[in-house]
Amino acid sequence: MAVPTSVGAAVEAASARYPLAKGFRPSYGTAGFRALAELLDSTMFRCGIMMAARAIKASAITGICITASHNPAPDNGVKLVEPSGEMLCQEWETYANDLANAQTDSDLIAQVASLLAREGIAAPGGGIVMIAHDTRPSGPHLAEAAAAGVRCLGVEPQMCGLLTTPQLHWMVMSRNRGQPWAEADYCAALAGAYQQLVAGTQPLGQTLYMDCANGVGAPKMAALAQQLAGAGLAVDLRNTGEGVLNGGCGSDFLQKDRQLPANYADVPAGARCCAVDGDSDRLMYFTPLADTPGKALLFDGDRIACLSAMLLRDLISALPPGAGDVSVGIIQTAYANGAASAYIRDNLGCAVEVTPTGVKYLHEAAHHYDCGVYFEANGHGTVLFVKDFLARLEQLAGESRAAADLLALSVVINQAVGDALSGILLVEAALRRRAWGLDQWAALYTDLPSRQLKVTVADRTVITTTDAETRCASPAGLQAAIDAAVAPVPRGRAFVRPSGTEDVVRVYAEADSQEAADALAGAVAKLVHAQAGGVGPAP
Ligand code: G16
Repeated sequence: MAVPTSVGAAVEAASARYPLAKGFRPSYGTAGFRALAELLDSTMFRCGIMMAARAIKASAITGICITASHNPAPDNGVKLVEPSGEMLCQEWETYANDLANAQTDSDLIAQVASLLAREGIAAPGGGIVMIAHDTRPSGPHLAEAAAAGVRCLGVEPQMCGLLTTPQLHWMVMSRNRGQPWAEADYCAALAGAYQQLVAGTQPLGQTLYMDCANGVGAPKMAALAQQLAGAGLAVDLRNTGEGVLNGGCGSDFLQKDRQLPANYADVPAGARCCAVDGDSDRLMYFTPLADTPGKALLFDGDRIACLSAMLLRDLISALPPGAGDVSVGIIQTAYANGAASAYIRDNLGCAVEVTPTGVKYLHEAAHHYDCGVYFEANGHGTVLFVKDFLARLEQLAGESRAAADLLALSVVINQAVGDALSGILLVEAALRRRAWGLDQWAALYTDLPSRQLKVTVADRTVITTTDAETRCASPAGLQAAIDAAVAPVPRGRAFVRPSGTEDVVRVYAEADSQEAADALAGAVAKLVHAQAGGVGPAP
């Protein structure tokens, strides 16, 4: 397979500046590539080539976001945006891996030729790839590497600078739909729809204390909040960049440690607080606990899913008969708390589907419903509306406030990907419409105590899973041992899976008491360490 001479020459000329680090074997994981930033020049360059090919193939705009999200500041990574604004389609992940792992310039050119031939792409060709980055110091340099890759295929890189990951997804989606797509349009669209959703209701009356994880969410929420000035939503931004990105703060820290983030010592118990992660695509609500200083009560993705489903149910039940039947489904992963899944099934009467971890899987499943609500327990998620349902709502919006509100909801909540900033508006609107405080939200159900641990092993790929990651297929015997550990534990459940964003195996356990959940997680972690090649001392 021959690559067009100009493309081959461009790849060869540019790739010398972005060599593959010795011994580095990048692997497209749960949400793209992640590694120490200094390893990633070649990966970004090659992702640039690929997303240019994707843009030519679709005759549309694609996107690249340079971010390692919740991971530590020295890491970086890349999330790739389809023309629809969604995450890269799974069929192209193989190309991403093949390109990223080409060992020499000639291998790389051969991989590019193979991709172009298999997809019937005529390069060089026109198009645009929008490139953004988070606040990591390595972001601008890696964005340049991606841009150099884009140019090799004759496609124009558009440097968008600092954006949240979901903002870039939203901009690509809107631009390809021919709608206003600038950052200011994002703020205006979300703020306008929020105002529609809360019209006629009383403000919640307390400040929302937002932990920005020292990341890009801080300036972006500040810009959005300006548009919300008249809407009765007062936000006090904390961890806005003065400290370490995701260091002792942010949604992942809260979820794993259940401790108050840095700079919350003055926030009163019971106050409404939320936290996002480094690229603002995860959202966690929380409040300082009165009886255990320094600890937080969490309102995680499961609870946000319940609140979203309740808002949908309220609005759908108020639609006029012409709206027809509306299917609502809730998509979760194995990390969903057993109490949340039971509440959704038994009290909300919604279908519950479970997929493997990774928004790409949940997002796909959510498309099966008129309204698909998906949230991972870690706070990643959104609510998707199918086109046909939106068209029905458009017809009814003139005569039905519920239809107009559902349309507004579909604008408030990012239709491209999970978005913490738009999630905040969803939660605030849902609470405000019910005149609810955190107490009522907490009272929906009581979480089963749970614990998550990490185990380091020599090669995490020795662990494979089935049944949406709830069962371990290899190494042989590990699942039987986990079953034996779970069996005597009242309301016990546990699973293990290799992370797709960190070099660890994750362990999850829940039980009827915190002590039992902790003990079960510890016992399962020991099994993983012993049977899957644990590194260092046993947990
Ligand atoms: C990414 C994915 C999420 C996933 C998380 C953890 O989040 O987008 O869907 O839940 O990684 O994945 P794993 O357990 O495989 O490490 P983020 O916020 O890091 O982009």
